[in-house]
Amino acid sequence: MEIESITFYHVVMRLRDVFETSFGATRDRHCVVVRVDSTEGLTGWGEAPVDEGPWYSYETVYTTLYVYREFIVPLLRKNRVLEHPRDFLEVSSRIRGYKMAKAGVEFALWDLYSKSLKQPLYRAIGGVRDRVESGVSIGVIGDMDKLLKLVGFFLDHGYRRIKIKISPGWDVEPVRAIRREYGDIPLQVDANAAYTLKQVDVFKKLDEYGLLMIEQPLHYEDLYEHSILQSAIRTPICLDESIKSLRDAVAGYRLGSYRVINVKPARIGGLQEALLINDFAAKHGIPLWIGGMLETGIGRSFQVAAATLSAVKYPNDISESQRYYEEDIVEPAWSFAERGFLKPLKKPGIGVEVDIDRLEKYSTRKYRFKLA
Ligand code: OSB
Ligand code: MG
Repeated sequence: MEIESITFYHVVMRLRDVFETSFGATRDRHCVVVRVDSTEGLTGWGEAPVDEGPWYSYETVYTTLYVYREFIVPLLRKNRVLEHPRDFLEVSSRIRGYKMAKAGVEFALWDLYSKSLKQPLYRAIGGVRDRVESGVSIGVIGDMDKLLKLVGFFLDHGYRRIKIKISPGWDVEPVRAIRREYGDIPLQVDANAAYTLKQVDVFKKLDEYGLLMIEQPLHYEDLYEHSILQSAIRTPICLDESIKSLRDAVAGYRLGSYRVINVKPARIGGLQEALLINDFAAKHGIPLWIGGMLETGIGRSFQVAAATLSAVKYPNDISESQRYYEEDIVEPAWSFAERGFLKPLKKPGIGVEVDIDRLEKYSTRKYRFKLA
């Protein structure tokens, strides 16, 4: 593949509803869409799911655009010809961190690469299934009636697992209420790092409700304290924020910090690192699932492909496009192929087409760099 040009779009899309987590509320969802054009006339798409501010991660739209302009574009200028998407990791290895920025470009290269092979992306990465399970993530709602109605709505719609966001003061009660109303449904919680070990009692109480897992209860950079908490409760701990690489996955496994990993390919620098974690997980019997960051249809394509990997054993945070957006920027928008399941398309690459008019409509700015 020889890259001719690379284009970055700062995209802002209004969510159908505010999405609230323990780190804040999102109304307008920001990201950077990446377009790579090859000299052979193919186009690859990627998405860096970076937020407006450094809340989930330190990366933001502006740090991403800065890293692209100052460091990644100059490196790509010198290394325009890449045999495989993994070569980009080598090319960008001097840049520490900025995994989401790197992933945006890596994704576009995977799309381009699989299109050049005329293979669907999920085949190009070695996926082992052709449909993936959809779970749904519900924000911190704060109103019990509203929460119960939403859970019922998503169950009726076919979602195969419910995840609710928790935060101190909104944890045991909503779980109790959901169990009372809906019985033994597949249910899990996500704290987004809102607790400390001093609050172990909350987790001991949650331990009584047969949750599939408790996601990222403690500090986003911690592995050690999670190992202490995991030894104090039966419910599996699932790490999200704390796993930024295969290295973290290995260290956390040795420490006993988790029993499940939420793999967000964007958080770990792209699909190549996801493949490495998948191999490690398969070898050690660690169950994985694919997480989300409110992706547009572009980012959602990479989640769907990743969810076909062999070690994925739980429903994923990959909902239909319409759960978050009235209108997606891809055609077709992501929707259930069978009740509760999404299917990767059989066309080359991500399989969906980017609607350029809609992309432009939601873009507040665009930067194009010609490399060849
Ligand atoms: O922690 O999994 C998370 C959304 C934004 C940031 C972090 C998270 C989430 C979600 C939503 O839980 C998952 C989705 O995209 O549906
Ligand atoms: Mg999470």
